[in-house]
Amino acid sequence: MAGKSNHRQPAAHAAAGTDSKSEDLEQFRLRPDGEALRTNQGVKIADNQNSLRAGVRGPSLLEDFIMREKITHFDHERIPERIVHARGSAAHGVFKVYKPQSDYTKAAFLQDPAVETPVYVRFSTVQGPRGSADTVRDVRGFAVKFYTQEGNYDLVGNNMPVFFIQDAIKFPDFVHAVKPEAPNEMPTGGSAHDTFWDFVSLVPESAHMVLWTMSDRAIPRSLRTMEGFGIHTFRFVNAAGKARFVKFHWRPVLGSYSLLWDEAQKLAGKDPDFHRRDLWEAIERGDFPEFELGVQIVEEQDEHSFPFDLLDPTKLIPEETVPVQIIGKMTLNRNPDNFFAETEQVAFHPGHVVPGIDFSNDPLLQGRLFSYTDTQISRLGGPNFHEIPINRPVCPFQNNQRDAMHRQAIHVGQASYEPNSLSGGWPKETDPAASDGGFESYHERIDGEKIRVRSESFADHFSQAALFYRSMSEVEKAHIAAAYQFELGKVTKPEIRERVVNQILANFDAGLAAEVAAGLGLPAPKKGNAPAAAKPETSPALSLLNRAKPGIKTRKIALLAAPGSDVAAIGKLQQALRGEGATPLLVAPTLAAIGSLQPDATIAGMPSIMFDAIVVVGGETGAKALAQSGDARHFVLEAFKHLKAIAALGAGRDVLDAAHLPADADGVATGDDKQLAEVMKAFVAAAQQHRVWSRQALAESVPA
Ligand code: HDE
Repeated sequence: MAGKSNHRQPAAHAAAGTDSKSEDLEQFRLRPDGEALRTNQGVKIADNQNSLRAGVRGPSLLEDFIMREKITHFDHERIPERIVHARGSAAHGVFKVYKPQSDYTKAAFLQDPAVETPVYVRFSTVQGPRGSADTVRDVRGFAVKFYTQEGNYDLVGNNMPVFFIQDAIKFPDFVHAVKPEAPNEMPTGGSAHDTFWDFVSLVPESAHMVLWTMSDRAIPRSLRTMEGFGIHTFRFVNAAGKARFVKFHWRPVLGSYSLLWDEAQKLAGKDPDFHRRDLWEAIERGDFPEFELGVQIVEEQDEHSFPFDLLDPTKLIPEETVPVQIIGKMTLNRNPDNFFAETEQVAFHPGHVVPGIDFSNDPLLQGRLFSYTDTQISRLGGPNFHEIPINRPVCPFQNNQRDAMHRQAIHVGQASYEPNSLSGGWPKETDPAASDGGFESYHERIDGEKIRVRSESFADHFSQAALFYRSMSEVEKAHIAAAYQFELGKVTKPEIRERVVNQILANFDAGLAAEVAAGLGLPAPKKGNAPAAAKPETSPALSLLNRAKPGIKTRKIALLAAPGSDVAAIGKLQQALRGEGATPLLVAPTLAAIGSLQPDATIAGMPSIMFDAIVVVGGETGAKALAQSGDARHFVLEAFKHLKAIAALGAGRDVLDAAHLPADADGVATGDDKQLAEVMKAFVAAAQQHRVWSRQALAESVPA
């Protein structure tokens, strides 16, 4: 696979069945080593510093084909960004099924546990432009392209299991409302503005999803620890033609965690690439993100056995009703070579399915099936985007489609139609009944009037919002109320705020409505029609606090030190934390060496918001310097207020004292240098919860 390959091979050949996307991409990789600088026509360039001019001080000449080629190309370097999901980060990986799924589906990539299917995964925010910050409050896209031997399969989902609207025809309205406002292109990357809340206050079907976006799910700690959902109900079809409904889930092996709102906002300024960097660095370190694929299966005859419609994308199937079966694992193990070529040009489409996977009549999904090809034509400049390296299937893909913008393949032969006799009838259809058969749509009986009507079974907009809210822990409920207050506090029109409180919130939870109203200075809401609790009354699986996993693997831990800190202790701490799979980084006021050690970062460069937990190192001189440094005191204070696990060794406790932090608070482990092992044990136990929620009241009382 490796090796220098500066010259492109003819494109059509790659179709010949390589099973690795990386191998397939190799023919396109251009490596500069040892190469002469040339024009796009291959002419060697002698002077790349000066344009051609008439005399040393004279005007430039039109004849300068070298400069004109270079600048013309530069002038066209950008392509339109995605209309939604413009900001994204992606990685390569592999997927493996745990055991054959032949009972449910004939999809070949879901049969053999020995087969590794290459994948490319792009995570994204929805609202902001390409250069916007990662940590804004928003839904995250979770799009997976499986390069299977039967063609590309795209599972284009989000990190929340429901959506804002029920019918595709409302999507442009919804997106216009959430995007920055038309007159002034504000705000960037957020929904805290009038048009968004105006729209959702008038569209009650959005209530459930808006509640998800006001929850901690909308401010994930990292892309590596987000759950993913296919949202719509799809179908699995097995070799006998039997179909079942299926909902898809992705479960991060490390568990799921979120940021605090204060952290998310600060990170948006101090490191707008926080999520992108985290994903990239984890893969570079060899901490490969892993996600298990889960399915909820519903028999066709049970379609109408739920208190909601399976075709309604604003509803989820509670896991307590239909358990999630884990069927395989995806491991992201390689960063892209080139952001533009791969992440920007990758083209997902929910209509990219393989035999064994089919659609349902969800009216949102049905609209998406049209939309995605259409958008790629405009974004990628024509209908041949499937030939762009990152989009090419790894199996053959011949047909009689011809020509159009940017065609790469050179089709050989006279016939580009079917049936034909001139090319022996090739390429030919494949019988769906054959073992490696052609795609055959599920035979679903449809009898109906042509009609523009929303089914009555889509009419309940509040029961699942109520279920979600009831299923939250007290901490999460408080965050939700604060998020509504924050967002609605930025809405300038009082009638919009009132409508959200009285016509949306009051209809699913009177307590939340009252709390939000109080924060906005509104009168107590009129009595709504909050639905009675149906079964299940709560769904514990919905609470993020139930999604944490033991251990501190891959967590970023700051070792706060200064010249004069205890170097031997730092070594022991690094060893202990690495032993737990964590990533310790030495942070100091400056980059001046600490004994034999070089700090990894300064406090200014990596404030505590970039870490999961912190340790203040002992050693009299170092601790004294830290205690006297306002930045160091702020570092520990912020970690304390953000409910992070803190350890302070020996004189390191003085830094906590200097910041007026109670050393006996929950999740603060202290001890002298000889107690390092015990302190670390307590620290790891606190850190693995990710936040020390029991410290919250105390943390709020500590002045910032
Ligand atoms: Fe998308 N969506 N969407 N969407 N969507 C796009 O396609 C669209 C919807 C999702 O990383 C666009 O290539 C319509 C639901 C993701 O490249 C566009 C409707 C879900 C991504 C488009 C929806 C999604 C997109 C913009 C309503 C969750 C990013 C650029 C009928 C299941 C994929 C592009 C990537 C991207 C249209 C609703 C997820 C314009 C019309 C529901 C993850 O085609």
